[in-house]
Amino acid sequence: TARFNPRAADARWQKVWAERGTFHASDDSPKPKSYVLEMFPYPSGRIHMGHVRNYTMGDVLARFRRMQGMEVLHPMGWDAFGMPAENAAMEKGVHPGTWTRANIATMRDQLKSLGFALDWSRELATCEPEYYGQEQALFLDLFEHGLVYRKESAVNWDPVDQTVLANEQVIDGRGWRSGALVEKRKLSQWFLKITDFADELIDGLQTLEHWPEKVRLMQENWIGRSQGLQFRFALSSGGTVEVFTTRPDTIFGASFVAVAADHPIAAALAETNPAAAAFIAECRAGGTTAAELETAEKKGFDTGLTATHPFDPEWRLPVHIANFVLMDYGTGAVFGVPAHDQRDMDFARKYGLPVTRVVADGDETDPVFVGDTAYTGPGRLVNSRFLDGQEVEAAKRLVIERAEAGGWGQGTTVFRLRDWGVSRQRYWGTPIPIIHCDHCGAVPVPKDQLPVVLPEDVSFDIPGNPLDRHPSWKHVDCPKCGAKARRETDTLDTFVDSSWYFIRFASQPADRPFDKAVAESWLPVGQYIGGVEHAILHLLYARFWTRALARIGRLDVKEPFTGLFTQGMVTHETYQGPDGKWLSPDDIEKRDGGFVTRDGQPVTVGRVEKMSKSKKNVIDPTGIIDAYGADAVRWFVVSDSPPERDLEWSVNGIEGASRFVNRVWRLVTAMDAATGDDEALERRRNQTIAGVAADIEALAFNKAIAKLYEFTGAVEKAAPSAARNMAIRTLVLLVAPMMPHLAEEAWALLGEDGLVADAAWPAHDPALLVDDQVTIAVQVNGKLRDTLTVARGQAREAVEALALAAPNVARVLDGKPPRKVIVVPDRLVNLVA
Ligand code: ANZ
Ligand code: ZN
Repeated sequence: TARFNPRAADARWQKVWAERGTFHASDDSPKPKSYVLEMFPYPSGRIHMGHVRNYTMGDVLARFRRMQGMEVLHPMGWDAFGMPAENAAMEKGVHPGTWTRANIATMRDQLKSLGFALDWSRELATCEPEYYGQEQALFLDLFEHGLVYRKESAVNWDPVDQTVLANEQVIDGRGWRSGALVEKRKLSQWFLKITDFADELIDGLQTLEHWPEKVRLMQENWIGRSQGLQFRFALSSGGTVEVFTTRPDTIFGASFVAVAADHPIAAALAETNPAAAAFIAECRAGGTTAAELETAEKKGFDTGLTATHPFDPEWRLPVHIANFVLMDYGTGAVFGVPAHDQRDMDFARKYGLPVTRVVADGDETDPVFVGDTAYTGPGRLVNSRFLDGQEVEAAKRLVIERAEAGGWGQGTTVFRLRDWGVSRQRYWGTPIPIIHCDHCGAVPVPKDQLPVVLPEDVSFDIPGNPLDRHPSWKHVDCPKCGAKARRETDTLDTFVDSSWYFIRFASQPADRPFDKAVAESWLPVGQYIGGVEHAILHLLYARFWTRALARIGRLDVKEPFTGLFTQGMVTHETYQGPDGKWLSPDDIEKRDGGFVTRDGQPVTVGRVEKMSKSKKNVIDPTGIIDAYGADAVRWFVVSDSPPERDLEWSVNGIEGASRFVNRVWRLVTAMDAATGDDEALERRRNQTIAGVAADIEALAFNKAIAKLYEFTGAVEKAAPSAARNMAIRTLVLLVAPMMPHLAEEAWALLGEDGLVADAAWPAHDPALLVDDQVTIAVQVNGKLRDTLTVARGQAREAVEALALAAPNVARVLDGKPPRKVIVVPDRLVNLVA
């Protein structure tokens, strides 16, 4: 028979699946339900290899679950709002909608050419009013329940993208997308009350056993729950200053009090003291993030005020304004303990403040602290009056008790997590459904007037928000009093769009965001697969959104994703020409064992790195699919390395995959009627069924594939028999999740009814999983002399007889009977001569 023709097979079966609606998930199926989801793509232009690997992993699992008899929901859609579309509009003069929809069309075709088992009937794009209109409805629900509010706040302003960024979007002081240095600005912004859920979001992590430990840890640190004490110092001015500490045990090591530059005490001082005002201005010019304040040089300004130590009315501490104290964490004021906090140490050394040890570092109890490294470890309290001799944790409790008893402080919990600012001054996003009226304030758009649709006629010739300068769009009447009013021109952060799309996939009625019962029948997503770059932002926002909907009674689901898998990246060698410019793999060719450019210039081979446009080390999936077929590509991307690790793309790898597709095909086509058993092969077949199932279940695709290689080798070597034919049929079923086109083609050739996509995963006989033969070591006086291969569970006497008869043993014993025989069943015979 002919070679396998992937082009023809791919097209044939993709058409059949589409026509029959094979992968449409039925809401009211009696089968157990399974929801498999990969993070939906941003329609940037074309599919890249990272997408191919990500979606193949999900697809293998989805197809496997179908074969296990489950009703599988495996949907696909588009995270379609966002800046790149506006950049394209600015650079190429094409409307963001046109650009986005064209990209979606291209990428949809590319995904379809890979034969993914997706329910395309549920496809959605967040940029369409059918989707974002329902998002507006949800936003208003949260608004009605007090989970949305507006406040004036200092924001991270990206001067290049001309927009506000969430803290999460500022990396090392720069915009995550533009890379521009971020500035501070005061603006009125919409916020979602994620902080109301801080405790739940941390505690919920405990239930997510099927999430990577590192992701749970990252979320926990991001939410940052700290237990401590909040208390007031009396000030020399007659007022008080409230501080927050996680180390109340160190109270006798305090040597100063410090307030944030934006603290009211600082502001009051600035009114009369120009030097203080100048210092505050200097602090404001710096970055806004905690990380930046951590690394910046510690600077302070002595206010001249003093604070009275809570345990000693005679003890006065100077009060400084300090650049390392944040206004929006704790109370915006701290007491400094230089010996046990590095920031305080740096500050104290700079301004000559006392450094007193209060926690003994092993034997070190001397109050005079030498060195510039704060001690933050455990130990017993010293130089601390009534706390002396206590362990740190006990001392913390004692101080909190005293503060609460004395009425000057309170044990509290604070979080690093801030409310989620969702206003973006952009066009290509979900319009915030609010109308501003001079008389009524912020008025929600009545639900029957949703969706608030983006106007089509906008211009991108100047930076800023096109919605704001649109001639008519924002001018509307107040829904409450009818007076002239203005639409909100900010749009929602695109992370809002991706915070609930998995719910809309599960249920998408035309007249509401989702049907509660239907959504609940699919949710939570049993297996979510995506990049670890979303470990904090997207995954935290989606968890919050789900909990917020639960709280307002719209959905009875607490955690949206019970299983999470973060896959590795696809990498490739990098190449540079003689001028140092990056070269694409298409620009070079192999010559005499090395690489040269097409016109013969020498090429330097660089490191293996994540495929990226900037380094040009990208392989376009479409060319590869055309050349080798979808199955070879799918096989290769999950075969070579563990899925959580990076995969290096290589020509050898894809060619090896393509050869394997043909090996399976040859076995099927060369099969003819044969009879007879093959017990070893039958055992092997059962073991492979069980092993591959367990590996796919654990997402260890590379291990499953290794087993399939071995099994294929065994089938190739076996003599024709009925058992061998059975093994070939089984092989087709086992490779089906990875190479579905070949599997369908083979299934049809084998004369099976129906599609392999609808076939059941083969059953195995647990009795055949263990090998029935064991190898027994035979020792004489403790020395290995021979080995026996016998049936498992063989009787002692029989094993003993075989051991005595073994040639090497007989020679050593030299005809004398052994003095003693020890038999360890299935393992060992020791003869004492
Ligand atoms: C006294 C002390 C002594 C502190 C010591 C630490 C070590 P986490 O764990 O991150 O919550 N702090 C409190 N509010 C602050 C603010 N707005 N800006 C900057 N720093 C602030 O850190 C809590 C600790 O960070 C608090 O405990 C406080 O310093 C400081 F040996 O109080 B500590
Ligand atoms: Zn009004």
